[in-house]
Amino acid sequence: MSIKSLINIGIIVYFAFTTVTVFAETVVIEIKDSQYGNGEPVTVNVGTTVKWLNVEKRQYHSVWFEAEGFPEAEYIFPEETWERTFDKPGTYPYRCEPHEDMIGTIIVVE
Ligand SMILES: [Cu+2]
Repeated sequence: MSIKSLINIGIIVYFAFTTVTVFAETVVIEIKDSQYGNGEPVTVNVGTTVKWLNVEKRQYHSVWFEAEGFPEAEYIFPEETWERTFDKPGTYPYRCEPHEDMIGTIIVVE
């Protein structure tokens, strides 16, 4: 194989991984002390997967997109995660099903 084709393969591989990196971003939000992250809305790019990680000692929570009409969310127990990929721009409020005043917002931008 010539050096030129090796370089071409290298460029193709580089762009393949670059594309994957751009479109497969993952953001982790830790749930602790009955709060999502620092309590502020989180802004992500379209295509981002948001992963909620429960770092409580004992308390379970959930991530429920009630306003979108989703059925009740499954519980996330300590050390477990739950994730959702956001493919459309918009504002996505959510709450914890068992704890009514535990709320969060994901803002998805292009
Ligand atoms: Cu909760």
